[in-house]
Amino acid sequence: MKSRNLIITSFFLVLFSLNQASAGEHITIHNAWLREAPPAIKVMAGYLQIENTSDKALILISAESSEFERIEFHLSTTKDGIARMQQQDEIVIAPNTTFTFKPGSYHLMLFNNTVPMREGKSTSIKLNFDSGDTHEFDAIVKKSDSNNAHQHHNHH
Ligand SMILES: [Cu+2]
Repeated sequence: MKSRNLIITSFFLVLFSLNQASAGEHITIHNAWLREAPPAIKVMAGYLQIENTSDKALILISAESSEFERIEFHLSTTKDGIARMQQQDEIVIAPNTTFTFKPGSYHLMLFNNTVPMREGKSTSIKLNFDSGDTHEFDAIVKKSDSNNAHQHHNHH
């Protein structure tokens, strides 16, 4: 009985790791960075592009980092000249498209860093998808987006 349980457990572990591996192949992260905040401010904005190279939509449901208390998805909008941020429950990345988090639009909002986040520091962020798949990447802290030239390709 004991060995049978072990076999079953191993089977699911193998399934789980295959699943993890295949998900990772379908996601490529580009230009991930966090905007450095003034020392007294415990909230940072994060930007990146998520490329979905699969023929299925990816539904991003949460993000986490061991160096932040929590991470939310926000959308900045301007209505009647007033800038607002709305929290988004999920981010849908259509098949074979790249979803862009960028200043003035969708962004990550990272709350209460547990270590200093000055320019040049990098932090690991984990994305959780509704399929159960995860994807981890590193984002670097910068004062501004030095890769600005690429943004011109992303207007709607
Ligand atoms: Cu925000």
